[in-house]
Amino acid sequence: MLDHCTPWPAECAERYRAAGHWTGETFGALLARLAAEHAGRVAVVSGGDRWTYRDLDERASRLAAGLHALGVRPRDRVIVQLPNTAVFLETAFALFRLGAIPVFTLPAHRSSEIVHLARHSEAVAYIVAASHDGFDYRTLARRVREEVPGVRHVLVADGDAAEFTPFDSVPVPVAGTPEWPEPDASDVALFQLSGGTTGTPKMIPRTHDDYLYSIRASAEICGLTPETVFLAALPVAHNFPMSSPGVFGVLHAGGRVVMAPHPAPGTAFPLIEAERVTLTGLVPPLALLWMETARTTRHDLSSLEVLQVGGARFSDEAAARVRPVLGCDLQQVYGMAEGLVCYTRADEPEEYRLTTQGRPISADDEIRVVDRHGDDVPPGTPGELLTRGPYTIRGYYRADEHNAAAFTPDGFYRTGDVVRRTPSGHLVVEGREKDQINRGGEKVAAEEVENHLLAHPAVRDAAVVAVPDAFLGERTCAVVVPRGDAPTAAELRAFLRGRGLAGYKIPDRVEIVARFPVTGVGKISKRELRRALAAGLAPTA
Ligand code: OOB
Repeated sequence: MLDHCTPWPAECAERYRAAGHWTGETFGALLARLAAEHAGRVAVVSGGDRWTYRDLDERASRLAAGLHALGVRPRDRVIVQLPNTAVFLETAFALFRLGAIPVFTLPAHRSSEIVHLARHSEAVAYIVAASHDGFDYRTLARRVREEVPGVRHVLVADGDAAEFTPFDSVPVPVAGTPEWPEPDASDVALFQLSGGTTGTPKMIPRTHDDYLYSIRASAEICGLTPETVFLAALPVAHNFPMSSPGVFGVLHAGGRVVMAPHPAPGTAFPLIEAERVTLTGLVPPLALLWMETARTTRHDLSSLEVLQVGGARFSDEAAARVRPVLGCDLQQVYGMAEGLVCYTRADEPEEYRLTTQGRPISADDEIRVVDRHGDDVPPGTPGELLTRGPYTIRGYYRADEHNAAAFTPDGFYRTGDVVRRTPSGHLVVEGREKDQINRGGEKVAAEEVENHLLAHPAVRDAAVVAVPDAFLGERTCAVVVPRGDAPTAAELRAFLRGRGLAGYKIPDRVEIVARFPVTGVGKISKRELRRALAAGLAPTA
């Protein structure tokens, strides 16, 4: 396995192989097999493009060889920041084939995140779109290349590449066998990013074996077939639309992926009608927006069979409205980029589908619900969820110190989620212990934003907490103790943007206080802060 990654203990790996979970197939081999089985069928629809499985396979091979000719080697890390396009899949499979390891970042990430990830991963290349959503990624790429000279290549997937390498000019290799060894399925295939609780985003190494198991099993649980038409509405770099079952699960089943450049109804509804989409996945705020818009839409959404909702808690009331309003079934998905994914199943009683967040993919997913001392709570009592299993990582990449706290000595991942387990084995997400804000599915690590705020000369101390919000579930509030004249909210936001922080991490609300409420030992009491804020009062403690 790649250095600085924690492998599963040998006896677990053996058990997962013997159970047939880990098959030894790589992503590169999978695409070749799919291209043989479904050659002329359309794999991906994106803008004006309709690529068959054969097209995707050929393009991925060509790009893999081209990247190799540029000097990208197996196990080299490559930062990928692409919107939902067919090129995303071409790039992902090219890197898989080459055995180079994509670090999947969100289009919303900016220099603060990308520079850190490029450094931390020692990336040799950065692959971007020229622009998306009014943002020019070439400007960002310039900054990344300046600050991280190890990034030797910037590849621009479309448009005018200026000083960078456009995809079109990646050398076309002569026909023949590739000059690199076939990657090993037990090795790292890709990096996902953690929602995080610390100052810097953590990298999650996923192997071919473990990721493909979760994808294959997800496709089966979700009943995918070659007739499935999946609308990729959320950014596909995220674990949910990528693998639960997401674009990879749909390709695995021989179905069709329709790439939506934006998840808003104005973009998504016409695509559902035109492509007869059967399945899609959303975070709760988007599901609410879709339901609102669907009441008056002139678009025909009748092809939609299942709407998946996950990433944050979907209220029971909203869950009950999905079928009456959208005319399709709801599937709740509770997962994490670190591994574990839970689904409600189509054949289960409605009660479970509307009021729980599902049950794990695998019989080999081990679940513990524990109290503050790490002891198992009685059935039905809320506690922190700990988990380990055949597709849950045993450690973040290059993060020894953090790993010691984030995993138990016997390898359980501490999710930081407070759940309750029903007698049927379903999980209900009741809350969270980790210092993170879940802004409608977008995760914000409080400490990361606090560190940026502390760099402002007029900030003596800062605490970032969640405040409840009817639409997003939670919004972020930065509570600041000033040094001298208090900065304005606008100043602080501009300051954070200037530091290259992703837009969704910029605090929605800023409160200035003289001092923080503290706990018995003198630490900032975020519990007290949240209480005061929820009551609508600035905590003047
Ligand atoms: C998904 O992955 P991440 O890594 O962005 O976030 C994981 C965290 C969980 O630990 C939990 O706090 C929260 O997001 N979460 C939910 C939830 N699904 C995720 N909280 C309540 N209800 C749900 N249904 O968000 C993710 C990854 C794969 C599939 C689906 C979601």
